[in-house]
Amino acid sequence: MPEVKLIPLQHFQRYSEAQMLERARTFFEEIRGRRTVRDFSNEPVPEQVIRDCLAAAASAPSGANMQPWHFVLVRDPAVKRRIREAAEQEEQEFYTHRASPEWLEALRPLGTDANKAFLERAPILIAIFSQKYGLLPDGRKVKHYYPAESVGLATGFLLAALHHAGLASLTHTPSPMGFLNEILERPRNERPFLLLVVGYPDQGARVPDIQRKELDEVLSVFG
Ligand code: IYR
Repeated sequence: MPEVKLIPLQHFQRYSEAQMLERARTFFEEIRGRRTVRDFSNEPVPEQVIRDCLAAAASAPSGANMQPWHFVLVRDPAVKRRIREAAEQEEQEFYTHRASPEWLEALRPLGTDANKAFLERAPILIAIFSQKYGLLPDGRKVKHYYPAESVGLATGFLLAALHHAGLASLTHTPSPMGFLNEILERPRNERPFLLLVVGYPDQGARVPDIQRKELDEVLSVFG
């Protein structure tokens, strides 16, 4: 083992097998109920809840512990409007020119189109940026490792935390998303990873009638 300072493991909780079964099942039942929502209420959400969910996201593991992420919390209606306008412009191109017929066919069950009213109506947008490299105060670059995987992990933590706290979310990926750097004043080493829309579902919110694959379809076991 290389010389490195190690400290005792903290916070790991060992449970009885019965407790583990109960906890695993309870978590599954809760997380399986998460659905991507597109009909948002404009009701505000408690800021501290969002902050705690973001802190949970930022606790995710990452390549060489570089934590190659940055989150921008947007509540300002004027900024939300600019984001909506820019996103709708890209989406218009996507739905009329850029997307292949095969892609549009795959999206059909979701019923999505270029209208992104939720970007203004939902109380919160969270733009998630991935950093290819970090920047030290003196301007030197620090290489990051596995940024896409790392930011994906943090985003998964965030989606689970928001759902657990009682908030709905939508993982939105206008493409290309470069306009987010400009509007949100993020530096060149950061690439937009995902635009998360967060709030309460609108009254009577509806979602596409789609199913997840059964576990047996996505799992194979050796031994
Ligand atoms: N970005 C577009 C299209 C879109 C693409 C995928 I892949 C989706 O899972 C959903 C939508 C949009 O947001 O409408």
